[in-house]
Amino acid sequence: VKSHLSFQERSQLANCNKMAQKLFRLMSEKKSNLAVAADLTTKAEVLKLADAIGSEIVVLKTHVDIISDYDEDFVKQLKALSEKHKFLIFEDRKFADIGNTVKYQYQSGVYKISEWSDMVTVHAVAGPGIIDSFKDSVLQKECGLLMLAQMSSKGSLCVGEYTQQVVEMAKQNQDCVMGFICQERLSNMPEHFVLMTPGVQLNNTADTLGQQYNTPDYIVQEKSTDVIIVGRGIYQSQDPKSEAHKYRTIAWDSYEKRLSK
Ligand code: 5BU
Repeated sequence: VKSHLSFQERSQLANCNKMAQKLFRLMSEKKSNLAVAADLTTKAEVLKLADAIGSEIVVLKTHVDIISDYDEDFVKQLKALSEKHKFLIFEDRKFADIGNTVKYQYQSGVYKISEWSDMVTVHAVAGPGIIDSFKDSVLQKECGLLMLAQMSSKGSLCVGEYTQQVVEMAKQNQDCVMGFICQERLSNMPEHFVLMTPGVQLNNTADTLGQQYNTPDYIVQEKSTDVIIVGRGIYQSQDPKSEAHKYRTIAWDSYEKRLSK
C-alpha cells in the first residue's frame, strides 16, 4: 500500500495527537525522515553522536537503560542538543505490563521517562488498558505513543491478526497514539499516523542475533513507511556525520520519488 500524501498534508490530518503533527511538520521543514538509534553505553558517547548528527535527523532514539553512567545531567544535555539541532527524543522503552505498573515505569524510577521523552514505544500484548495508563501524562505534555505493530527481528510474533488488532487499538486511541513501529504500510493504517521502521542498513542484511535489515529506499519507496531508524549503520561507521547525511539523502529522495509516482 502506497502513501502519496506529503508530510505537510499529513500534518494537517494529524490533529488528534500533537506530537504526530509536530513530527510531520519537522520532517517537512528539515527535509529529513531519518531517525538514529543511539545505542551507545556511556553518556559522553551518546551526546557526542547526537551533537555530530543532530542537524541530519528528526528523531534521536534512546535506550536509556543501557547507559552505564546515566544521571539527570544526561537528560539536561540531551534536551539542550535537541533544541540546538531541532530533533525529537524517542525513548524506545517498549512498555508491556498492566496499566498500573506501566504508569510507574513511565513516570518514576531512575529514568522518569515521562519528564523528557517526546515519544515512547508500547506493546499491545497486555490489551488497551496500557494506553489508558499514559493518557493523563501524554495529553498534558503533548507527547505520543508509538504502537509496536511489527518487529524487524526474525521469527517475531507481531504478525498477521495481532498486527491488525494493534492498528485497531491505535484507531480507538488517536489522542494518545501518534503512530506505529512497523515494517510496511498496511491498508488500514490511516494517513495521520507516523510509520517508523527499524532494521535499516545499507551494508548488512542481518546480524547474528536475529536482526534483519532492509535498505532505506526499499523501506520508504516499496514499503511506504515514513521514517527510517538506523543504529549501527551510522554510529559504528568511521564518520557518523557523513554516513548520517548519506542515509538522510537516500531516505528523503525515496520519499520524494514515492510522492511523484
Ligand atoms: P540497529 O543497530 O540499526 O540494528 O538498531 C536498531 C534499533 O532499533 C535498536 O535500538 C533496536 O532496539 C530497535 N528496534 C529494532 O531493531 N527492531 C524493532 O522491531 C524494534 C526496535 Br520495535
